[in-house]
Amino acid sequence: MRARARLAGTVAEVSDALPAAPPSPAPVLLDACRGRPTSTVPVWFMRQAGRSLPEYRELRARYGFSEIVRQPELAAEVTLQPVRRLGVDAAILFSDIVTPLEAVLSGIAISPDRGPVVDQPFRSAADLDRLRPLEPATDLPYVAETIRLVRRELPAGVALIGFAGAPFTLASYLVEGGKSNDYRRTKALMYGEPALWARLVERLADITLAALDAQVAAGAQAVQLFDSWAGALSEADYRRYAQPASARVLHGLAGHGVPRIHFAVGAGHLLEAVGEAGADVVGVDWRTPLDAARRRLGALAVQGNLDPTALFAPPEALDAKVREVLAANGGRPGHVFNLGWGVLPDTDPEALRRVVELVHAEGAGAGAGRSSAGPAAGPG
Ligand code: 1CP
Repeated sequence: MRARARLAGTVAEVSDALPAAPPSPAPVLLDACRGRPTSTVPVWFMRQAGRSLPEYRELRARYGFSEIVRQPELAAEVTLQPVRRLGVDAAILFSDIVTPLEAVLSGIAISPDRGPVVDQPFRSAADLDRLRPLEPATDLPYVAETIRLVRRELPAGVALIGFAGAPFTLASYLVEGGKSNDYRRTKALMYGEPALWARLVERLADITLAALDAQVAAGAQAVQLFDSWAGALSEADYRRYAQPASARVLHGLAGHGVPRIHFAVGAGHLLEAVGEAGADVVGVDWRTPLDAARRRLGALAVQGNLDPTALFAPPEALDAKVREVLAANGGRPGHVFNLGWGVLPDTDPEALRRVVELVHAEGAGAGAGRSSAGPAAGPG
């Protein structure tokens, strides 16, 4: 299998030896994350696994969510399902943002509809003691094993993305006890006890960093930090209460040389601040057009940003929305096509497949930045 032969050579090894012409092309997604010109625009979808695919539902009827995550053969299978069916340029590890927390803390459950639910929410300094450091080798051995299994099966051109939750978003689940509409308890803690808040998010940053370090060591080729609920903060509050802990994670990963994608929903007002936390790629939701995002983000690559509801529109209308996104980027290098948030549960997989085909076809036509003066190392 061609894929297997290429697994041994990491991108870093290859480009160290031959910076001008790597013999075995890196997955196109990694080049796009690095702002290099690519032969077409790479595309994957946040929450592409486990949401809309019938093959996932079939498996899920027989196994619980956490059961799948903890059995590497099953987790690897679910990770690979969207690659097979949709032809995307990346797989995303099948896991959840609270998986590392579940390993160090009892009383967390993941409900299919509500998401993570915490029995005893965090409210005081005493609760911090419940959050011990993560030791991935013993706490999350199944995650590393899943990654190794996936890398063995993944075609050479398809990248594996690892992920974790950002400290603010994780803290919001711990403090609220679940998902919240207004984050009132989280913000009350933040504003009322800033020193305790700082210790909480610092501890969460260390857990997240340890989890991501282990994912990269096992073979994840890029990582995404999901700060899903950071959009609830003003820019000043984000910079003060959330960004430092996310920066601790992102800067901590710098030595690995893997692209770091950083994403928050409803966070157009935070775009610069999210980028400044130390990302290589900023995920942009559908409310901010990519041309505006790129003006504000300077040299950073962008990921996004088709409105997930566009997948429910008739095919021609969907095509037009996809073309709008491509046109807003204007063929510049450093664009990873994605949705502006996760795939909605009832999305027709056929619509997702259609988007992949169209992005690949039109992205190649647009040149994906080939006319621009990017670094020469990209395979083109
Ligand atoms: O592509 C994938 O779906 C890969 C695996 C994955 C990822 C990347 C899951 C599996 N969860 C996540 C990330 C995640 N989980 C985020 C960040 C992304 C986002 O904002 O959507 C958040 C906030 C969560 C928390 C969570 N877990 C929720 C609430 C948010 C939401 O999605 O509505 C829920 C419902 C879960 C449970 C969950 N996680 C994953 C799945 C497949 C499920 C459903 C559980 C099931 O099948 O029973």
